[in-house]
Amino acid sequence: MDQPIQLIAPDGRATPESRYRRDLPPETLVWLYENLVITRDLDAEFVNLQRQGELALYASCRGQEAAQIGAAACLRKTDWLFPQFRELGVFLVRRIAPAHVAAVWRGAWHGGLDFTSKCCAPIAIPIATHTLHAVGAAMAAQRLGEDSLTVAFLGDGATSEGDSHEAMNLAAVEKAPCVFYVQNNQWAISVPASRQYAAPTIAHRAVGYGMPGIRVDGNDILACYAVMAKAAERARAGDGPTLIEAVTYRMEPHTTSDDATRYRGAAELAEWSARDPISRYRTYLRDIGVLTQRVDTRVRARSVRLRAELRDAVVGAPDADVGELFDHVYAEITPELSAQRAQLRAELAWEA
Ligand SMILES: Cc1ncc(C[n+]2csc(CCOP(=O)(O)OP(=O)(O)O)c2C)c(N)n1
Repeated sequence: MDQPIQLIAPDGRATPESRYRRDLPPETLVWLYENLVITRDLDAEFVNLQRQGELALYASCRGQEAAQIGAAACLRKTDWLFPQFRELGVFLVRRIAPAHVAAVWRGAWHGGLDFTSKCCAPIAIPIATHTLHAVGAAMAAQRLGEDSLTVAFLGDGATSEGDSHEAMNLAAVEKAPCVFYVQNNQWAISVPASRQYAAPTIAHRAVGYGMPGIRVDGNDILACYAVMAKAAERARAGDGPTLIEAVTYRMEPHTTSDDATRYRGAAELAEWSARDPISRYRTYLRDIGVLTQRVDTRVRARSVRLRAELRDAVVGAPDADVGELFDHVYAEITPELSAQRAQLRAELAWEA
């Protein structure tokens, strides 16, 4: 369990691992590559937009693209996804418009609506609460006799929350079709993985819950795809949940509000840069003759277009009305909330 499943080594060469090998067609291999490149480029654009004051905050997924895209790509579009908040790669695979993701980080309340239309729950800032939602939705699918599953995307930090323990235990007891996909990106804000759990790995905990636990190289897109595909098959067959630990690294600070130089050094970043998920996959695809100059040019052109579209949608978009914060809490606003709304409006008017 300790050694992560790896199909492509950091130098881009195929490993001897045979249990999880899948023969994906070239179109799928290229589609995965396209998603990797576009996710990284749009991620950088989100950071820029935040720096330019267009977004309130942003949590970069740089370094975690393979973990996210590999896992999301092998699922059916009717399988419900329950993201934490860093899952841009998952959103893009689900064809959620980047502008809608931006609306969330800009603070527009309706930002989550486009997510649910794609069978993806809105992001969950209260850490690990969504893991229980994922189990509940999986139990609903089970009772309705559907062969769909749900996936809870969570971080290493989230695995220390009571909610995630309850979720995993309940899922195992109920044999719920739910996959717990932990992106162990080595940090929970400034708390290192070494201070997060005493078990040898996060995957080891699965034994205690009574479900299979698998460690996968989260920077190897094909391994993430294969491991999730196997867990999904198991869930669809009625055999219950799986805990997957994708070992990866958060290359950027926790969010745009964080300064990671205060708690981690350049050597660590350099070490993980050498395991970059995109460069290894590029090398692999080139070596097997799938990545041609033409494909690369097309992918780059699409990426440039999507970046421009994102900027056009976000820059100068109207600010959300703060009143909406209060409008949608209850069907009828309470006197207390009404007073708070009036107070906030008065303060904003005074500052204007
Ligand atoms: C219940 C709760 N406690 C604390 C926080 C503050 N907080 C936001 S992100 C975070 C760390 C999350 O770490 P992890 O689950 O590893 O995910 P990552 O940010 O690394 O993707 C914390 C403690 C929160 N949002 N919700």
